[in-house]
Amino acid sequence: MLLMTEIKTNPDMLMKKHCTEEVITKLSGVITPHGWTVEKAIQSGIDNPDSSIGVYAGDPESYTMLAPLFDPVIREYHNYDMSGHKSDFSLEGISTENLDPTGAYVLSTRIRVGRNFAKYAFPSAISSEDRAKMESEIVEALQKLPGALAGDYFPLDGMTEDVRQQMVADHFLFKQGDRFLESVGVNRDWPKNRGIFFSHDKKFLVWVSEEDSMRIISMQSGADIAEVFTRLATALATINAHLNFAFDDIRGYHTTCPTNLGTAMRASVHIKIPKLSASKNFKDVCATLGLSIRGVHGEHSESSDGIYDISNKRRLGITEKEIFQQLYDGVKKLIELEKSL
Ligand code: ADP
Ligand code: DAR
Repeated sequence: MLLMTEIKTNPDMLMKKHCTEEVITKLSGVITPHGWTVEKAIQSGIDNPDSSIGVYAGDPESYTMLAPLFDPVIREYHNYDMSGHKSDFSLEGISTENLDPTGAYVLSTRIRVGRNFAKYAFPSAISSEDRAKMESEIVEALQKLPGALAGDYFPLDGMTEDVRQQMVADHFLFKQGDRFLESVGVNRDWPKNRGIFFSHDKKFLVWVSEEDSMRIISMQSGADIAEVFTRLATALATINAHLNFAFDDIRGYHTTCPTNLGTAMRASVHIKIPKLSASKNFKDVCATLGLSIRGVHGEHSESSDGIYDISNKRRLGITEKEIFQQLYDGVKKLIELEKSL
């Protein structure tokens, strides 16, 4: 547990930059249908001065009713002009063959999207009653998944600690929200009505009521990014027929954190690049390729043995197809560079 004295203030926190006195005055008294306010939206950044963003939404209406706070954060983080977001899951006309069939570099591939409901608050603001109703609706919809996507739901409430710890260690299951999410209320009533669904082949997963109401995940060992992508697209086609997600033509799919808006997609590989990652220009190379670097246990974790979680940075104002292309081209380049060193 970090002591407050150990937490360094981030002078570039977007909330600090954009939550001006004028914005506070303009939004004073504004309350969304699920009770979200500007004060609640910025609480995480106040409690955690090392935040990079520092703001979270409480419901779909937060993004319009509190737009004077959210829009400038969205414009800057996503480098986006609010001109419109389109979704496209087709892989027509682009290269999709496996870049590393022998598995010399890419250990595993994971592609996830976040989804929240048009009718419910996000995990930051949802009531315990609605969280229970939402869990039932999600489980009912997941039972309609066909073929290889079929699987079972495992509630966290009542799950033995050793099973839970093993699932987290296997990069399967989520942990209780970090201090940033704690501040914004995501951990209320933990672990009630949280859980994980996974297909019998363990390549398709759904997290229920983590940072978003659903994290819909396709993952497998190796570098067949197209197979992982197609599995996710197929699952979403079924799920979308039964559940109505929060979406608008400017911000795309609505998420608790504005960094995930748009596609809400993070497409990642665990890639072993010990030589490239040790070079001084590793971060610049990834930045130029539009790629983010995380550790092997995800956000705020460390790498090990030269293995990194490499994924797309952009999620909004870009299509799912373009994200696939960006990761595909990025992985190809990283492997070429590692081979050249
Ligand atoms: P999210 O991707 O949902 O934003 P995290 O970055 O915290 O959340 O990652 C969640 C979990 O998924 C972590 O255990 C992380 O190690 C795992 N993970 C992410 N990418 C991959 C991957 N390509 N292969 C295997 N596990 C992965
Ligand atoms: N740590 C928070 C959120 C950053 C984005 N990551 C999410 N949403 N998991 C911050 O503002 O730094």
